[in-house]
Amino acid sequence: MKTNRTFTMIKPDAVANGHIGAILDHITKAGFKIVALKYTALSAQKAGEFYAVHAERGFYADLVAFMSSGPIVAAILEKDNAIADFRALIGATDPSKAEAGTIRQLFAKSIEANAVHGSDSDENADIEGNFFFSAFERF
Ligand code: DGI
Repeated sequence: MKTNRTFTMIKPDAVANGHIGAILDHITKAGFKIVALKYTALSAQKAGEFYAVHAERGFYADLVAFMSSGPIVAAILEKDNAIADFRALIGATDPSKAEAGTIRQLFAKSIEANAVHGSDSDENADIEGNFFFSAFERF
């Protein structure tokens, strides 16, 4: 199995609800190493760029408003099989469909306010990591 990297955000709902520590604990206990970490916020413009792939979807405007509604935590994580293992750890997009014990089942409120992001491919993990972090901010 290849050691690789994924990108995650703890979204505004989970930050506002005080779940940063619990979610990072889940992530590190599942064997992910944090190689970059940042507490920041997305402007509406930046949120729109990050989710540009969804620009034609009906929920895009709401998604952009939500993702720019408060601070987030961005991180790059490393582990064998990082992309698939992290998607399994966070669970389905809709928390009502997420398996028991997944981060979204435990901490998410709705399909939009769903606590965390996880990259869906190696290519997107690179693009998303580069969106937030310079070479000097990853270890
Ligand atoms: O990769 P995921 O985050 O699991 O899901 P995705 O890439 O299909 O969608 C990105 C985000 O867009 C998702 O985390 C929440 C939001 N979203 C996706 N589908 C819906 C949605 N928001 C609303 N309101 N309704 C949807 O059907």
